[in-house]
Amino acid sequence: MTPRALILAALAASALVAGQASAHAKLVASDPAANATVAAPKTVSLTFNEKLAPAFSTFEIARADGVKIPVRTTVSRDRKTVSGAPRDRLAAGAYKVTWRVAAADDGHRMDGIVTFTVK
Ligand SMILES: [Cu+2]
Repeated sequence: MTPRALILAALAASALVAGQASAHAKLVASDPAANATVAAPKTVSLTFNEKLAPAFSTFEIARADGVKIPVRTTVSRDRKTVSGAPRDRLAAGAYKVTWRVAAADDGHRMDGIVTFTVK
């Protein structure tokens, strides 16, 4: 191989490895479920398809009017679930859970929103 061919081969190989390693943490389940109408939940939890970096993985809960509900989140021992108990009982109404997580494997950060309604 010429030096140029070697470089191209090395680039192709590293791209392949990067492709296999790149896995973004995807939300696979939540409790309450997205768009569900439920009795006031004691805890809210979000489960992802891969391990998270706990220091960068959390969520906030806000009412429809934007007022935040205090919640302290923790990451499960298997590092795939973030959960937290709202400090106060959630009153009837719509809520928005805004999550931000980082994948443990590659550090990629993802975010999203889950909404639910308390009846
Ligand atoms: Cu990734």
